[in-house]
Formats: sequence, structure tokens, C-alpha cells
Amino acid sequence: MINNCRLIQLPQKSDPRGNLTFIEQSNHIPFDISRVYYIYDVPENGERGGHAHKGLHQLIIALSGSFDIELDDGNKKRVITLNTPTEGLYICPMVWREMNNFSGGTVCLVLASNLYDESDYYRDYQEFLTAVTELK
Ligand code: T46
Repeated sequence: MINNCRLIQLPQKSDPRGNLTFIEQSNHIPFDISRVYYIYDVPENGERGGHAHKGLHQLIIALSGSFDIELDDGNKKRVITLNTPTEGLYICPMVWREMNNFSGGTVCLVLASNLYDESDYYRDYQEFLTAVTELK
């Protein structure tokens, strides 16, 4: 599963007035967007994530600042640093994520394929590992 997660380069239009980046669902991301949320004012040494999704697809972007995301599919782990608004990390279902090392002033934008649904979460790592093993 982790091999299906990838960084997606987003277009940037630059001129003397500054930069503009856009995201078109059929052109830049492999799912239809049902929900947008953002994470901000994360305290120093703050950690977020600590869960996986059963069916949700997401694109995660550091609109400002930076942070690390550790991806874990129960078999392989990979740490990715997000630090530019021109790059989004696509995360497919059944990937555990931990987010940390947030810089001050970080704003993290997330585009999601479905509405919020707590029953779509694995928040217990052992439960996630059991589910991943059953998929094999
Ligand atoms: C993810 C990472 C990147 C809602 O009511 N609606 C929402 O759309 C979301 C995302 C959350 N919530 C509630 C659920 C919790 O009571 O907001 C609270 C905090 O959510 P959570 O602890 O899941 O936040 P993070 O930052 O650990 O995780 C979130 C997303 O939940 C998750 O899908 O991948 O951001």
C-alpha cells in the first residue's frame, strides 16, 4: 500500500505579484474531493495523526511551514517531509500515519475523498495490523 502513496507536484503560476497554485481533481489528484479541512496552531513538539483509514483517500499539503509524516502499511515505513505549497502527499486507504516536527506557523491543508466518518478510522495500531494482515 505504501508504494501507492506518492508526492504530487502541483502547478505554480508566478509573477511579480506573487505565486498561485491550483488543484484540479481530475488533473492532479486520483479521487473526487468531498471534504476540505486544515490543521494549524499546532504547539511546539505537537503530534497529530496516529491512525489509518479504511477507505479514505487524501491529499496533504503544507500550505506554510513544514512537518514530517511517517507512513506505515504494516510492512514498510517511510518518512516524508512536507515543506512547500507546491507539493501534495497522496495517501491511500490502509496506511497508518503519524505527523510530527511541525515548524511554528504551519498550516496543513487536507483534501479528502469522503465526509468525516469516525467509523472509517483505525485508531488502534494493533487493530490496524490485524486488518492489514487479513488483507494479504
Ligand atoms: C488525517 C490527518 C492528516 C471532525 O469532526 N471532522 C473532520 O473532518 C476531521 C478531520 C476531524 N474531526 C474531529 C475528530 C476529532 O474529534 O476533529 C477532532 C480531531 O481529529 P483528529 O484527532 O483525527 O485529527 P488529526 O490531525 O490527528 O488527523 C486528521 C484527520 O482526522 C486524519 O484523517 O489523516 O488529519
